[in-house]
Amino acid sequence: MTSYPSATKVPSAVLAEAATSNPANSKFELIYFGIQVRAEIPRLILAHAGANVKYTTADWPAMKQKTRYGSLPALFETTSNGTVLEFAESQAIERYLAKKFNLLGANAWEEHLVNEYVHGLDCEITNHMKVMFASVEDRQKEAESFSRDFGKWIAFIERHLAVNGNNGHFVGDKISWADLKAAVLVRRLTLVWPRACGVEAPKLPDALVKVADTVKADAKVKAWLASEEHHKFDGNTKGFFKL
Ligand SMILES: N[C@@H](CCC(=O)N[C@@H](CS)C(=O)NCC(=O)O)C(=O)O
Repeated sequence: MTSYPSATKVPSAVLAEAATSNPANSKFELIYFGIQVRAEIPRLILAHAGANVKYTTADWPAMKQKTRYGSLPALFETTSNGTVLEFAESQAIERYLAKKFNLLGANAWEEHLVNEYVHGLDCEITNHMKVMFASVEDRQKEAESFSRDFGKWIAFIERHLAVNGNNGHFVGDKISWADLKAAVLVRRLTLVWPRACGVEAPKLPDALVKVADTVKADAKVKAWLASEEHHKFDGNTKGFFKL
């Protein structure tokens, strides 16, 4: 039986201070189901950052009413002075972590570009999820529709990656939130695709694969991807989608 942590109830100014504290001194707990889906990117951000994190598999639906919106993931951060912050909504969790761990580019313009790419990548991830969540009978139609739209979007992305020098990054020359999200999209389109429905996974441009390879070459990400915990989440995900 796992327990749902309690956020510290203190005035907003105290929470604001905790939220801007050094994440190297914080302990994180991410609560989700034993699969990837909406926790994959938060987990990847935490791994890349080398955060002190515990992954808890939810006791569901027992925990449902305790969460902020009746759904998961939920992130908890306990700062060095013991303040416990609670975060909900996967996108907001990712953005908070990206900000905390400096994954939003080097300046306001780069931050905007990271956000632009993240929103586009997120759309593709959501569309891919529609394919995966479709009934087995509907998967072929959904997969064909995904591939058509993906093909149009990726042609624009190729241009933008070329402007950044096809250097394995969406923005500048460092790993950003956009690169991590792209690595997850690439993983899903290569490993989580319903081949049995008769539609080949869309072909990925070299420049996008290079971004994913750059992320995978990061020492902390490499260790995370090789970990037993990651393999367990991956295996459960393939089982969940009957791949
Ligand atoms: N907009 C929310 C959606 C969260 C959501 O739908 N989570 C699902 C799992 S992916 C969930 O908690 N399902 C269990 C339930 O609704 O009882 C987010 O992005 O975090």
